[in-house]
Amino acid sequence: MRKLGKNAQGARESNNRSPRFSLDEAHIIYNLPFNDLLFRAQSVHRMHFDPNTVQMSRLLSIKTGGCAEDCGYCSQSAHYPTGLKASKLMEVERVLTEARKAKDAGATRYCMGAAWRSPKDRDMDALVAMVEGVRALGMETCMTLGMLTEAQADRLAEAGLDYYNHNIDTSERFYPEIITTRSFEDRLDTLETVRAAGIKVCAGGILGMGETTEDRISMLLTLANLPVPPESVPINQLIAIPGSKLANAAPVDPIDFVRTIALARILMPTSHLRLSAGRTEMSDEMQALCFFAGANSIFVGDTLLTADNPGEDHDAALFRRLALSPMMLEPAE
Ligand code: SAM
Ligand code: DTB
Ligand code: SF4
Repeated sequence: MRKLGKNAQGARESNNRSPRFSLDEAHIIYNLPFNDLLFRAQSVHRMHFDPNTVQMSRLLSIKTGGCAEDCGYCSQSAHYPTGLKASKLMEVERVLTEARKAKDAGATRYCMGAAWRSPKDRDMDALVAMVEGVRALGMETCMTLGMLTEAQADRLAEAGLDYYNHNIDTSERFYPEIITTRSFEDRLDTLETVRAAGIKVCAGGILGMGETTEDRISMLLTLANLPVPPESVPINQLIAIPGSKLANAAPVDPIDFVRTIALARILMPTSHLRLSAGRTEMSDEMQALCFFAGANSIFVGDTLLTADNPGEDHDAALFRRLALSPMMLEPAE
C-alpha cells in the first residue's frame, strides 16, 4: 500500500530531474513579491528552455460523454445533467483524418481522450491502431483513458504511445470534495503503472474549483515529489460547465493563477508546463504573463474535448504579438 505522505509533501532527497522542496519552502516562494517570483521563475525557465518557443498539442475526444465517474467539473460525467450527447469510440480512420489536419495546422503532439473510468480490454486493438497510425504521421502521441492495468499500459507502450495524461486534479485533502467514485491514491497508482511501462507522464490539475492556495501548493508538491516528476504538467483553469457540480464556482484570481504557474516552473524546472483549459476566458495579457512565468505548451484548435478553445486565428495573432514560435519536435533518437 502506498504511503501518500512521502509522495505528497516534504520528501527532501533529490533526484536528477528536479530539486526537492518542502511545503514551507514552496509557501515562501509562492508568496514572494510578484516581480521577484516571476524573475525567479523566468530565470529557471531560461536554464532549460528557449523562452520564446511554445509546444503545441491538439486534443480529440475519441469517446465522448456518458462517463461513470462523478468528477464535479466535467461535462462528460453521467452524474450531472450537462446536456452532452454521449457517443461510442470513434473509428480509427476518422481519428487519423483529424490527426492529419492537426499536423497540417502545426500541432506536434496529438492527444486522444476518452470519457472512461478505464478502457475495456475489447477496446485495446482500436486504441493501439490509433497510436500506431498517429505515430506514422510523424506526431507525438498522447492518450488519456482513465485508469490502466499493467497489461493495458504495456500494450500502449509497445504500440509506441509517447505520453499518458492522468491528472491528480487537486490536493489530496480537497480531492474527495470533487470526485467520490475514485481516490487520489487510485490516480497515483495509475501514474506509477504508466511510468513503469516506460510511457512519459503528463499529469497536472485544475485551478478554480474552490480549493485554497494551500491545496494548489500541495498539488504541485505532489507532482514535483513523485519519484520522477511528470514530463508534462497541464494546468487547467476550470471551465464552469452548466449542470455540473461546479457550474457556479468562483473564478480564480488571475494573479493567483500566474503565481501558481511560476511556482510550478520553479518546482519542476525541466517539465513542459501546459496552459491548458480555460484560455478562452483569459486575456492576451494574462496568457503573456503565464508564458513569462514559465508556461511553454498549449492546446491549439477550436475545441478541447467538449469545450471551446481559442481558435487558430486568435493564437496566431497572440504568437505574433509576443513573437513566440512553435516548438519543433526533437528528432527521434
Ligand atoms: N476520463 C479521463 C480521466 O479523467 O482521466 C480522461 C479525460 S478528462 C476530461 C482529462 C482532464 O481534463 C481531467 O482530469 C481534468 O483535469 C480536465 N478537465 C475536464 N473537464 C474540465 C473542465 N471543465 N475545466 C477544466 N479542466 C477540465
Ligand atoms: C488536461 O489537463 N486538459 C485537457 C487534457 N488534459 C485531456 C482536457 C481539458 C478538458 C476541458 C473540458 C472539455 O473540453 O470538456
Ligand atoms: Fe469521466 Fe474523465 Fe470526465 Fe471524470 S474527468 S467524468 S473520468 S471523462
